[in-house]
Amino acid sequence: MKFPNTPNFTGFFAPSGVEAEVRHLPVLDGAVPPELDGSFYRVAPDPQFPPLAGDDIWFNGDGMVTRFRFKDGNVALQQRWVRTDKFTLERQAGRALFGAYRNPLTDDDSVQGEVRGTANTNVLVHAGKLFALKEDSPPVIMDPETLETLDPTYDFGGAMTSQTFSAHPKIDPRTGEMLSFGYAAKGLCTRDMVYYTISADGKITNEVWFEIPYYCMMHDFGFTENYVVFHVVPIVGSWERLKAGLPHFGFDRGRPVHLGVLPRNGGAEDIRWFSAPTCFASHVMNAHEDGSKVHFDVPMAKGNMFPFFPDTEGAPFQPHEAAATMTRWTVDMSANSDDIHMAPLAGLVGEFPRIDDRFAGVKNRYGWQLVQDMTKPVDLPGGRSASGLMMNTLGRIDLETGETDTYWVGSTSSFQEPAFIPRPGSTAEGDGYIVVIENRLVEHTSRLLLFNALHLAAGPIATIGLPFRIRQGLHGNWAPAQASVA
Ligand code: V55
Ligand code: FE
Repeated sequence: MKFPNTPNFTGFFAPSGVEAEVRHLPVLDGAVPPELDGSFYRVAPDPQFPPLAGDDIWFNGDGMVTRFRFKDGNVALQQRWVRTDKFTLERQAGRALFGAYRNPLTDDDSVQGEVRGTANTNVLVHAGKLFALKEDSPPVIMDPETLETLDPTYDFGGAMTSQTFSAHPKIDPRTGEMLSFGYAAKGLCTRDMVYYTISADGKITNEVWFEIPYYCMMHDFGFTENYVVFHVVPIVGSWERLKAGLPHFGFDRGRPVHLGVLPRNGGAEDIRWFSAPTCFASHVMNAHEDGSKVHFDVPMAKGNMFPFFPDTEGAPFQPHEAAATMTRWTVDMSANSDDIHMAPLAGLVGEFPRIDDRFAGVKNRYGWQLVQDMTKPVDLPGGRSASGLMMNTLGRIDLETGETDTYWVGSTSSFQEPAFIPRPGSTAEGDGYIVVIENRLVEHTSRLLLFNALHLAAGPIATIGLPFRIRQGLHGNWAPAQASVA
């Protein structure tokens, strides 16, 4: 099997292909709190076959799910590819059949019309099911215990009629509902969006169809007690681009950003749109209400953060404009103005924001994120990380005091996205742990680190050795043991 000799496929970023079960991982330092009983699920793109074209972007690899099972102070690991329709068809053929990211015009004739999803972006448990997600396709359902793929194109018993389902659904901790949406919901590059409410027992109870101002990557969203909030940012795409063989998305600095605010119990006629000058924002830390105001907190950059989705007018990628800092977007539902007010929340440069999910949808005090600390040395032969950014620091911001708490992982490592684990029995915000994978970029290995969530600077309380390299991933979530029992 010969993968391309390009940065996306070599060195630390070489495909892995390891499916594994390791019952006892070595604790190299510290100790795993014995009361932790649950699983940290996460997913990474990991191409099964060399791409049809000469190279491919990291976003297009086949989803490989890792489960870290915590119990009685032991951590066990399982890792399995998601058996998407794409994965199964290509395995039968013994080669790649699907071409470029979100471009079916580049696919083999034998797979025209097939679901192209890779399930490589997020994994979470809801209503006893493990959802593996890619925003261009329906959810894939896996067994939370065995990681066996149970349904490669789940449609909630026929209730989901959209072609797509977001990779960033949210769980409202007060109702147990899963809130989600689909974009390009009636077909590739369409402006059709659907919003879904899914009950705690996994049934679609509400759906609202509407159109966004222009077709773009709708990667994430926010919710509050009464609203769902959708940001429209000009990472745009079109059939013209696909026909021309361009990347699906490009960044169009000529377009404004919009914020759509939809009442959770409302209809399409109730959505209100706000606007602001162009900028870049992808992941959402949290949203909350304060009287008639809706606050929406995002890492925000001046310009494009995705060099692989280049400027639509050909402007060169500007790394300093890709530096994102946590910013609060505020709209007032009682005002006549359609403006979005934007104000900085913290100075750390980075992405992958997380919260104590017990505070999703309400005002949170703490945020955790990956940080790119440019003042620290980097000592790598290639000098890069998978995203092109060197996420060398784990950070916590305190929105009450403005203080930050950071941990630098060293000159030869980087971090993957963290997740918050509540301390069993606790209710106070931040009372718990942060779990995070460390990429050891010189020796091509990985470690799992556990921090006291409120004392990052003190360093990890447990360092867990992993017997092989874990690929750079996207997102993951903690599920307490009882949550995965259907
Ligand atoms: C992202 C990741 C994706 C994707 C769209 O912003 C957006 C992250 C791993 O795939 O398809
Ligand atoms: Fe994401």
